[in-house]
Amino acid sequence: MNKPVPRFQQRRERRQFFRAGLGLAAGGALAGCDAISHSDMAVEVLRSAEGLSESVHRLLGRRAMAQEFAPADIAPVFRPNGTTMPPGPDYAAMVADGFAKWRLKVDGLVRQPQAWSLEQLRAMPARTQITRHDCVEGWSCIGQWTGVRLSHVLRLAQPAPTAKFVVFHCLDRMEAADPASVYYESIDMDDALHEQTILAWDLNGRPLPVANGAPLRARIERQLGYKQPKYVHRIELVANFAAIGGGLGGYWEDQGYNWYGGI
Ligand SMILES: Nc1nc2c(c(=O)[nH]1)N[C@H]1C(S)=C(S)[C@@H](COP(=O)(O)O)O[C@H]1N2
Ligand SMILES: [Mo]
Repeated sequence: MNKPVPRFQQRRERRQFFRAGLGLAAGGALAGCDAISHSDMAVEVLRSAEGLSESVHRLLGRRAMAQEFAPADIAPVFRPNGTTMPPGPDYAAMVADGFAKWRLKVDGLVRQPQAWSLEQLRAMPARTQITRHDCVEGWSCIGQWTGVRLSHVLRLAQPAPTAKFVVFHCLDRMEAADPASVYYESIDMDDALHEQTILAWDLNGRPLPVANGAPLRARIERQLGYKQPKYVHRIELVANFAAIGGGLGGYWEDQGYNWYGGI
């Protein structure tokens, strides 16, 4: 059911990915949502590093924490990307009633399946962090996120020892008419239990806008933009993700992106 990404598009995405990478390597002060552009020459040099990042991270150990920024660095508007309004009447109805009937389900390989309202989630202990989002399309944006740590939620659900991955199921389809095009993502337990991995309900001190994933989106701060699922309504614990979607662990992964989007 998944359409293959045309080669030229893959190449473009990859170039843009390395532009973003160069921006990070150069450590330029990126206030707000600056687009990054660099010479193709440098892009070619960096291209040789592709695919090495996961093994290098594993070998050297990942940086413990993603960089956090100051309030002055926050972009006035957090640039939305991908779905900005999930299609169909169901989501529109949720927006209309302020997500009163929306629930976050936690199920799969857990001892205590859960279903929480937004109100119940908001009553949980929260973490606030100002971080930079890096999209492979070549832009970055700094925002402040508030939400409950995924580790807290998982502790309440009690994952079975066989649970190896956390799958996020989203409310939006990438193609309105195609039920197989639902957005989803997955991470391993290393990222799931990380201090900065949160389920966020506030952006810049206000309820998460629809364009950025209302009512709840994950922030997995050591990963690229496509690994930050919006409109999350179900979290499933699995031993592997072969039976979900196209089997590669995420909507964009099924289109050819790397499952490991670590930065
Ligand atoms: N459900 C859902 N999550 C998603 C997407 C999407 O289209 N649908 N796009 C991804 C991509 S590619 C990026 S860069 C970020 C964009 O988040 P933002 O809209 O808050 O900027 O969300 C990611 N998570
Ligand atoms: Mo992205």
